[in-house]
Amino acid sequence: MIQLTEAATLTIQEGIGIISINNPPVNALGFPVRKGIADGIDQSVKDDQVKAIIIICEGRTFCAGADIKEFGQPPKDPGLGDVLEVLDASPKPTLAAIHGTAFGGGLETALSCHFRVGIPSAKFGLPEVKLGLLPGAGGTQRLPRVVGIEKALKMIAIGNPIGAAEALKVGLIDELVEGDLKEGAINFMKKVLAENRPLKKVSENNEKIEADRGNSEVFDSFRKSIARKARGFDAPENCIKAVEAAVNLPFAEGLERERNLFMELMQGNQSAAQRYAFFAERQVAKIPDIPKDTPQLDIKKVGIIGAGTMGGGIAMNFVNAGFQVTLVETKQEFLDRGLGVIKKNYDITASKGKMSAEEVESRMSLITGTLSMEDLADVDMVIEAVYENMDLKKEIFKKLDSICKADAILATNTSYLDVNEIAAVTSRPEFVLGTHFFSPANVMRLLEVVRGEKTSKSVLATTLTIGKKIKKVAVVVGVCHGFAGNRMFAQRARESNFLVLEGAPVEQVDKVIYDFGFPMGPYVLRDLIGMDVGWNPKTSSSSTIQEIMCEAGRLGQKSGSGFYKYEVGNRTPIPDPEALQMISDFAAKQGYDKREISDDEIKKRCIYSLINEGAKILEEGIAVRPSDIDIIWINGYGWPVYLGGPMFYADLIGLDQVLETLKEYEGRFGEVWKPAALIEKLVGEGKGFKDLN
Ligand code: T1G
Repeated sequence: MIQLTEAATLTIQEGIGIISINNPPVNALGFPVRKGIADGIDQSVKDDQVKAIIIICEGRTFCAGADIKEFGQPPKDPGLGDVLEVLDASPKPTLAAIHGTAFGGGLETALSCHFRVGIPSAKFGLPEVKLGLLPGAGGTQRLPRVVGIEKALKMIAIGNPIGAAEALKVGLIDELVEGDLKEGAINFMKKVLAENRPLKKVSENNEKIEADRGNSEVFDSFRKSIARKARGFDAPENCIKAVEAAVNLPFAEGLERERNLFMELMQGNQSAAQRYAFFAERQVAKIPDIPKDTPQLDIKKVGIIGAGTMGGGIAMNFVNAGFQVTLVETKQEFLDRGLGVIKKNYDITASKGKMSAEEVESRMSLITGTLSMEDLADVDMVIEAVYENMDLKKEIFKKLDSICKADAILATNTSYLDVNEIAAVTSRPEFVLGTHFFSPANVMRLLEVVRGEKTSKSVLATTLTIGKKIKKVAVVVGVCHGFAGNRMFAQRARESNFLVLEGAPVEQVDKVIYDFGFPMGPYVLRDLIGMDVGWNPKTSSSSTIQEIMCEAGRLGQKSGSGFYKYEVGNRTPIPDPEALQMISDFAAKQGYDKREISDDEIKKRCIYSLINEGAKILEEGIAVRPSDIDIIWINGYGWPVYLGGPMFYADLIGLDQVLETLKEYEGRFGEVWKPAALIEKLVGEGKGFKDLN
């Protein structure tokens, strides 16, 4: 065995040169890997004993891409493009033997081989677009030549991976290897040699693209198909252009075009933001005082109290991850309705071909409905998801304390209330914490894990692990009204409310927030959620915009009018002069003088209010680091990932600029705009939020 570099070896076995990569955790194509592959190819080509070459990886996966940690640093030769040029030019047959996730540069390496084989669980993808980039080592030029234009456009401009069976079907791999991958790869290459198979050099194969040379239709219709999801992002369009170059230009020129389009993205702010978010999402699991080896509890059976919208969605998360769920309701009709909604959701998934009927049945069979909390005696974790009433929650937690196992975790899904107060009614506060899911709970990735004063490290660590198992981004937050996300959301709501009272039409505020990159503005959102959420008809006294709207029966989409009006069966918001008049009259009664408000002021008041509150949340230790707050806003509130999150964005603008505006607003609008001490401190030290991550 030859040690090529610290991350790569070359062994000759039965006349086959096997380059083996070992660069934990994901065999990223850092310098030692790149150099190892280049040297391995070079030595194998020169060695007459070697008749064929295999590239394989140790550990959990084939190369999962370039080493993102290297980005932004001075490049170290050989670059991946150079390595793949050497690979592409090999006169001897080359094969990539794939397990795990051949992503990004990893798949580009495999595409530069003549052949590819994979095990059934392997995945294949070019997710660079999710980092605000595009495959920069020939992926946009080679993939269309192997799988065709339409499949390549989806894989490159949307960035989702495909499985091994599909990869075989579309010709991305030549064979599925059951059993030992290395053995299967060697046997495959022995067949190639014995049959003297022609070498399939991807860069010279134009079969699947030449028919569409000069055809812009396929690209324009794809652009339209992703327009909504790609809104505001730079990378998808550059991905499409790079694939167009593959179709319309000779390979070498296409590579050049790919390189230019890649550098455009690499030098932009969006990619920096999306790469920041990639690492920030992985940072959230690292809690300073919770060592990685903190003992954890074994969670197999989960109890959920409440089969309403939240309880049902939460149940689906656990069932999807294979947990047994006991779902508790107070009345049979509520339980039946809750189970019916879950079943309907799965049936819809099945009707889209994303799940078999058997799979639906097996998931439903994991749920046991009951009207008795006594049936929670054997569960390992309970999540209470009843409505936001502290007395009711306390009553439930008292009962759970007497029913459940002594070491069962008792979690509340409250979105605002004091978790410590709930824990205090039990004899086991160290087993109590909050698990704040976001609606719809089976869709939204964010999970705020609310750490109580007495929550034990083991319970917290266990809950973070469970969060990952149910495919959530679990972020630890402390106890305060609204924790982190909703506490910040309330500040934006405050400002958007004042803005319309001061004269800004709701559609202007909504357009500014939509154009900033959010999926929708605050007023369209309110109409969607329902104006009457949190409204009490018994005490309503026309003292807020919400009250006058609800008193007038304007409940939003569900009643056909709210801040906007809606045609029957259509959810498109239509500006409604009646609503504007109601707000204007109400504002006049409240003594507001109507004025023109600029889009810039609307944007700053809605966004800087978030930044200022985020800083206070950090000062109070409610969030561990600024990037956790960014992950909360990206995954829970639709903050555009290409702007990195409110704290990243503040650094992008310049924290000194933000501070200046906060001070101006404090003078104009009062104490509520007093700059957080942390912002004053960081600006004084010439630092940014990034220095706290
Ligand atoms: N570079 C550096 N570190 C990486 C990495 C990468 N590409 N991928 C993962 N890590 C780290 C990650 O930060 C974490 O570190 C650990 O590995 C485990 O990751 C030229 C330009 C492979 C599916 O976008 O999708 O190739 O926190 O927690 O859930 O065209 O990681 O333990 O210190 O995510 O099992 C393209 C990104 C790069 C793939 C594994 N490739 N990675 O998921 O583990 S750009 C990607 C993933 C590129 C070329 C272009 C996932 C995974 P730590 P993890 P996982």
